[in-house]
Formats: sequence, C-alpha cells, structure tokens
Amino acid sequence: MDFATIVKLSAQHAKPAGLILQYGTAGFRTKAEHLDHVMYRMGLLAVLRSKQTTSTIGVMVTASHNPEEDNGVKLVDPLGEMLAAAWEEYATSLANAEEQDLATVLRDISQKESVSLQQDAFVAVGRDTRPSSENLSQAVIDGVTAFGAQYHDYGLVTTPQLHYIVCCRNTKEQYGTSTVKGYYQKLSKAFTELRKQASSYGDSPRVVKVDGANGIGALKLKEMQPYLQKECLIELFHDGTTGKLNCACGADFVKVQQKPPRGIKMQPNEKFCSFDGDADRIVYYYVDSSSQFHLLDGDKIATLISTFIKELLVKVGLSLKMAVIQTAYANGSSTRYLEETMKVPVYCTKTGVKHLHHKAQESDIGVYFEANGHGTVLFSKTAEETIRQLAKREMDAEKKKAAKMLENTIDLINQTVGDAISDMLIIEAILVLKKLTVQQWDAVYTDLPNRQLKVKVADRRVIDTTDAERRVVTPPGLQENIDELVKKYRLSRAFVRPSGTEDVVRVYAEADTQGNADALAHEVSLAVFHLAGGIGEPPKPL
Ligand code: G16
Repeated sequence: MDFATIVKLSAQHAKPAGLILQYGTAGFRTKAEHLDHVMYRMGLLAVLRSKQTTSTIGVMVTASHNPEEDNGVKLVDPLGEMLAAAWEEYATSLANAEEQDLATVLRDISQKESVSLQQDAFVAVGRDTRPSSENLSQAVIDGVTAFGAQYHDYGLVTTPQLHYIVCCRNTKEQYGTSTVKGYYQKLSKAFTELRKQASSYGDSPRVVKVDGANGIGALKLKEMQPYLQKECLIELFHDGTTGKLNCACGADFVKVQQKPPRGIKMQPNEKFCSFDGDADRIVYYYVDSSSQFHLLDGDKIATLISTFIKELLVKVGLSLKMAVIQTAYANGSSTRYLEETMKVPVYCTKTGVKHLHHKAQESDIGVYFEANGHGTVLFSKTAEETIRQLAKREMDAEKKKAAKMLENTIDLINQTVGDAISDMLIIEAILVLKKLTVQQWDAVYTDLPNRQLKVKVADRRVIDTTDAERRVVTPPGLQENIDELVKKYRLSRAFVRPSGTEDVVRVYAEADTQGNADALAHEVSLAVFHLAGGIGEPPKPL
C-alpha cells in the first residue's frame, strides 16, 4: 500500500469540490448522491482504525430512520460500540479533504494515532435495503482494497447484526459465532430458555404484529422466524414487499406522529411494534377499547426491562449497581417513576447512543434507552461473571431459576448496541414471564402529553446547547424565550437542539395536557424560527 495509489484510485470516487459534510449523531448522513466519496474514505478510515486497534472494524451503510433517498454510514469499533469520539474528527477531515489533500490527511491521522501502516487490517461491511446502498458499500470496499486491506462483505444485515459480528470477531467468538446464523442461534436459544421459565402465558397474547418499516429488519426477522418456533408468533407487515422504506411507517414515524403506521387495522388490545429502517430501534403500541392509541416508547421499555432485572437481582440476593440512562427526550413521568418508585439512579446524556452507551458502562448493569426506542442493557464483566457463576451453583430452586433467567437475559440482549429484534424478544419474554398484557405494562405510569416538531433553519449549527442539550447557549435570547413560554403551562418543559441526522432543528415540549404540549411546542418552534434563521413559512399551529 502507498498513499499515492489510494489517491489515484480515489479519482473513481472523487469528492465534489467544496462539498462539506458534518459527522452527525451516528456518522455521516445526507442525500445518497453526495456520499460516494465519503464511503470510499470511510473504507480508508476503517482500515486505519483497524490497524491501530489490531481488530476488525465495521462499516454499515445505512441512513436508518431517514427517507429512502438518504443514505449514511455508521462505523463500528472493536467491541461493537460506535466509533470512538476522537476519531469522529478524523472522519470529518477525511470526508471533507479535497482530492489533492487526501494523502496529507491520511498521513496526519496515521501519525497522530501512531498507526503502524504495516499492520494487517480487516473490515466487516454491511448494508441496509436502500436502492443506493449496494453501490455505496462497493465504494467502502474500494477504499478498503485500495489500502491493501482485507474485508468481508456481509451484504444485507441489520445494523445491530453487524455490531454483533464485529464484537464476535474481536472476542475470538466468545461473544457468539460471527455470522448472521450465529446471531439467530444465540438469541433464539436464550429466548427459548427464558420463555421456558414461564409456567403459562397468562393473559399475555403470544402474537406480536411487527411493522418492519419496509426495511432490513423485516427481511431479517423473516429469516429468524424458523429459529423462534412457536415461542413467539410474529405477524409482519410493512415487510418491504410493496411499500417504501420508512414511508408512513417505522419506529420514528410512530413515535414522532404518535399514531399507527399507515394502512393497518388495529383491533383493541392487539400488540404491535415498529422497527426503524436499520432495525436498531423499536417502539410498542396498541389501541384500547375506545380506539385510543397508546405508545410504549423507549422510556416504557427501559422501565419494563430494569424492573424485571431488579426483581431478579433481589430474588438471587445480588446487590449490583444498576442505573438507567436517558436523554432530554425522556418523558418526565418516566424519570420520576424510575427515581421515586423504583429507586434507580437515572442519568441524562446528550442524544446519540454513543453517549448513553458510555455512561451505562459506569454501572454494573446500565440500562440505556432513548425515548425513540434506541437502547440496550450493558452488564459489566464482573456483573456478568457473578451471574454466570451463581447460575451454576446448587441452591434453592426459586433462586436458581432467577439466576438462570438473569443469565439468559444477558445472552438475549445485544450488548453492543440497541437492537430492535433482541429488544423485542426480551420484551416478549418479560411480558410472558410477568404475565403482563401490553395494557398492564403501559399502566405502570402515565406519560406526560408531549409533542416533537421540526423547524427548518438556514444553518442549524447556530444553535449551541449545554446541560445534556436541555438548555440553549446560542443564539442569544432563545433560552430566555423558551423559559418564558414554559412558565405559561403546568408540568411543562421544552428544549431545542440541532438534529445530527437531518437538516432540521428539533423541538420537544411536554405539559399537563396534549393541547398545552402542542401549543408550547408550536410557540417554541416560532421562537426558533425567528431567532435562529428559519426558512420558508413560519410553523403553523397544530
Ligand atoms: C440516530 C442515533 C440515535 C439518535 C437519532 C436521532 O438514530 O443513533 O441515537 O437518537 O439518530 O438523532 P438526531 O435527533 O440527532 O437526528 P438512527 O436510528 O437514525 O441511527
């Protein structure tokens, strides 16, 4: 390998002169036609990172919840985490370097990170079902091979499956077998074992209707179904055979719109869930007998899972430190319930699973979920070993059963990243084990009415935030404005932040009634529009 060859081959993936892209919440994300050079260069970056860490690095081509026309790239670090924060800066300078500066930027990164260029490198590549993903993943592969490194193209996989595979490869398969089949086997075995511990189904319906967002999650869940046998009856819709990816369906649509995906009939008390476009998020929902729609988002999922784990810990007599990690979007009622009723410490981080993941690593058991349904549970090495040892020991039957359940929970959870399939299976297992209907789960606490809106501005970077994105620093006057608006309503809260995946400013508001949450969200949107350079028409009331 030499940089001259890399630069020469880069001509086939030339960067449009002057195009500048920012590394966002989960990597680069924009219209697919602007990403060819970024993919080639992320192939190069993955090789550098692989050489530096002497590990397999993953590159996933996906724009997750964004519209089908967009695309993006997520880089996966050795243990399946998102790319280390320090490397995001390198990713940005590499993606934005003009062709003539490419070799210099590569050399700079290698020097700063003391990368041994002679070291072997290996990159695992995956992609979602977007029409643009195949060519873009070829661009990644071109970058990897231009560097003379090795790769495996895993083709169509969910984002969490690629994270899982990277972790397996780097732990000498201790985490599991590094194939999609290995993933199905590991999860289905843990799920079946866990399910077996339930004496009966109780009132919990076995059928779960799954909205696949017309994406990769649908494809992979179909593939997994034979492994689940009759333990979980899945009825897939928006499975990609007709509709468009993420179009009026999927977890983001359901969460933000607070309504079911388009084109489905919901009978009272049937259980539904929606995945997003790369299957790393999930939300549940149902309608009651008065046709009222109820959403069980990431906050409700975090509560269900942490209650389940806490109860098991009490049963086996382990006092491991557990915490729940949320973001500013967490519903105020969920935080209150976790802190006051469950007595679990709750932490708030900035949006982006990379932030929640790191905070969760500080506890023995860290349950992290964004309200949008993106999350998982992390068990520290000590916690995991303690539980596995305990599950082997001879003891009281009830205690042994609880220890086994904890062990199967560890195996069922994809600890590398939020995973819609894994999360769905753990939720389904818990509902059966606790004999809970989705309504009973929902009734644990009542969400404060809330509303999320988007505002288009000329440059969303004018908004700078602090305090885990709960307060605005710039533009001047915006926070004061929000503070005044919030005072007008009971139990209210509002914040704004620039999105890291879409070219918009996000607005969140909650209050005592839906009408007040809507009004507050609209008023805050107007303040953003006027003080942060809104474009187009001012936001209209809801
Ligand atoms: C990504 C991130 C999530 C984040 C979401 C929205 O999700 O992985 O952590 O919550 O974007 O981010 P933002 O509000 O900055 O646009 P996904 O599922 O789209 O990859």
